[in-house]
Amino acid sequence: MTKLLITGGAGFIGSNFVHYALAHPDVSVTVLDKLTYAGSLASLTGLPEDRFRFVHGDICDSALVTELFGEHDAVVHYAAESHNDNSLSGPAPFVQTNLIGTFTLLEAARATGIRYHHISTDEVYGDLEFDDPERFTESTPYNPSSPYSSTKAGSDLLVRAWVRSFGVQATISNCSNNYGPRQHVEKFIPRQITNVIDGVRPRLYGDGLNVRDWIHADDHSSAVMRILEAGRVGETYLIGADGEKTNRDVVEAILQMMGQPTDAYDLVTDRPGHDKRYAIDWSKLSDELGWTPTYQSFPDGIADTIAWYRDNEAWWRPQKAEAEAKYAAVGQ
Ligand code: NAD
Ligand code: TDX
Repeated sequence: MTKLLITGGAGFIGSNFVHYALAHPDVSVTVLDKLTYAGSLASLTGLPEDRFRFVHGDICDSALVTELFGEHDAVVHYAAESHNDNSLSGPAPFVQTNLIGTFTLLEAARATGIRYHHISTDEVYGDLEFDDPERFTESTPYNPSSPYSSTKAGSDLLVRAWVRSFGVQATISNCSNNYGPRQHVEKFIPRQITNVIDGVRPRLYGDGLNVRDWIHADDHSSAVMRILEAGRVGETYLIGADGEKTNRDVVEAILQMMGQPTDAYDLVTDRPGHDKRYAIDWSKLSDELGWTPTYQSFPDGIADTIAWYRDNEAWWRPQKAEAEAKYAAVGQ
């Protein structure tokens, strides 16, 4: 039995990985999660009771983290403050969880020798011009824009230093924008789907032409599992699925699939410092570890995601009013 500790396993991508990992009968999972506004126990239902345990706690709690590390074979670190807009209105929890939390985990990894996989984002590389033929690679210089992405960048650099200075058995992955079921309604795609369900017009920041490189969360999970199985310690792997789309393209697809006119959206105040474009070159992961994404069709993935939000209103409804109130306060 491989015993995995998953931090942030009650969040969007962490819970996806928990479901994915537990589909392997020889894996057991412990989730460590603080249950912030973004964590939901409702994302962790239907799991095998004999192989799953939930621990309510903070990754900044050194004693708890060190004890848990001693009981597991590997840790996958998803826990984070994850939303750029929140990091602009209140950066303090981003510094605490993303930097101090990662530091706390790395010290526990150093003390116990556990295998550690660090989940990060392509936003650490800053942004690309719209017409730049290049995509991000593992050697692109770090150049983060927001409090969120700068704390993620700082946490990646801590991991690299703990590998080199202390021999921590770590790998890092930097993934592009995820979509799929169980994503908090503050994020772009679920916000627009649930707005349309509520009869509210989608909101695009600025001119709506910023580009994101979308990957289904299931593909992110399979890539992380592959890195855990076969990744080389000390290495960074970029994860993506060739999913570049303008935000306008995405909203038009959602409107069309939900039976609305494709121009039934509003342009609203832009995000300060809004990154223009992200694009991932994931050839190292495919060449070295033989990984490829399975969700080849973005429209199919979006259709599945719309169906999930239609069928699971009880999951997202409690989040919706508070998320929209935060946006209303800044004219978005
Ligand atoms: P999320 O906000 O949905 O979930 C974060 C989870 O972490 C929540 O369950 C929350 O309760 C928990 N958490 C927060 N602070 C904690 C603390 N101090 N101690 C313990 N638990 C805590 O985030 P997500 O979108 O699932 O992102 C997960 C990870 O993936 C993050 O590290 C993020 O940077 C990274 N990532 C996200 C994306 C994306 O598109 N969402 C893309 C690339 C990388
Ligand atoms: O209502 C909106 N309208 C809009 O135009 C919202 C919420 C967003 N946007 C735009 C901003 C971005 O260009 O849509 C794009 C996606 O926005 P977010 O969902 O906030 O994602 P982003 O800022 O790109 O960051 C996401 O991907 C990288 C995750 O939230 C991060 O955790 C991850 O690291």
